[in-house]
Amino acid sequence: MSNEQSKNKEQIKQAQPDTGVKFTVMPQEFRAISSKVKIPKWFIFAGAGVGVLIIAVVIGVVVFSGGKEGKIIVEAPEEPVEAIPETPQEVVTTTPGGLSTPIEEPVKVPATPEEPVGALVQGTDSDADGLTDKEEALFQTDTTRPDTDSDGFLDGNEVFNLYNPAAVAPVGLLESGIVRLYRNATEGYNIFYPSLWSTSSTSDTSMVSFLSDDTESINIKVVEAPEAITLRSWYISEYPEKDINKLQSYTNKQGYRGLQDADRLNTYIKEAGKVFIINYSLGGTNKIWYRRLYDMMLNSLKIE
Ligand SMILES: [Ca+2]
Ligand SMILES: [Ca+2]
Repeated sequence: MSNEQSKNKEQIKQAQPDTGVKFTVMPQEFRAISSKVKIPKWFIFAGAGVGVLIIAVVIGVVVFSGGKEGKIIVEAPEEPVEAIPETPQEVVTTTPGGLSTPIEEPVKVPATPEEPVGALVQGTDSDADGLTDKEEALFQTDTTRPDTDSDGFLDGNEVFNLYNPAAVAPVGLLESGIVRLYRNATEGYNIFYPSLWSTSSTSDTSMVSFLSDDTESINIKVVEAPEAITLRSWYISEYPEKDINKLQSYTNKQGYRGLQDADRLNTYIKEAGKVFIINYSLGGTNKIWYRRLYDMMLNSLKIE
C-alpha cells in the first residue's frame, strides 16, 4: 500500500465518528491460562515406618480478564505475542452497513490518479480521494472529505464504479441525476456524461464531444474497420508513428476489451466492423482535471 493510500484510509477513519459506519477495535480478552495443578507427593521414610506424609500442593488459579476497550492485557505469555495494532483494521474494502448492493471491486481502483505522464500535471485533489477539486464540483461532493457520504468508500472509488459518492444509499450516478445518458442510435452505443456538461456532434454523429466549462473535453469518434482484423492490427496501420509496445490492455466495467495509449488519453474498443475511439482532450493545456471522470465515462460505455 502506498503512503498516499494509507493517508486516504487514515482520512476516512478520521471521518467516521459522525457516521453509521463503525470502525471498531474488536474487544480482546485474554483469559490467562488457568492452571490447576495438583501435585501429591509421597515421602516414605522407610526406617521409621511411622506413617506416610502426604503433601498436596495446589497452585491457585489466576485469572486475568480483558481490560478497558482497546487495551490488551497479556500476563506472562509463554511466547512473545506480536504487537497488536490499536488502530482499526482497514475497512475500506468491506461492505458498508446498509448497502444491499456492494460496490464491485472497490479496492482495484487506485485511490489517487496516476503520476503525471511526461509534462502532464494532475489537477489539485485537496482531500486525496481520487477526485480533483473540479470533479468534486461535478459530482457534488465535499472537497475536504474523501468519503463524502461516509459509507466507507472513497469518493473517487464510487465515481469509478458508477455510484453516487454524495448519497448514503447505494444510488447510481445515473438515477441520482448527476450524469445523463447519451445514446447514439446511429453508431450504436450509449455512455454517461456529467449533467453539467454540454454536448456537440457532427451531423452524422460519428464524432461526439462532451464539453466542460473550461478547455477540456471528452470525445468519441467511431470509425469503420474491417471485421477480420484485430484492434491491434488496426492500430498499427492507423498510427504507424506510435510505439505499439506502449499500448496497454483495457477492459471497462461492462466487459468491453480494448487498448489504451500509455498516457491514458485515448482508449480504443473494437466491436464488429467499428472502432470506438474515446479521447480525453486537454484543450491545449497540460493539466489533467478530469481523469476519474474519463474513467467513469469509459466504464459506463455500452455498445449495442
Ligand atoms: Ca478530492
Ligand atoms: Ca463514499
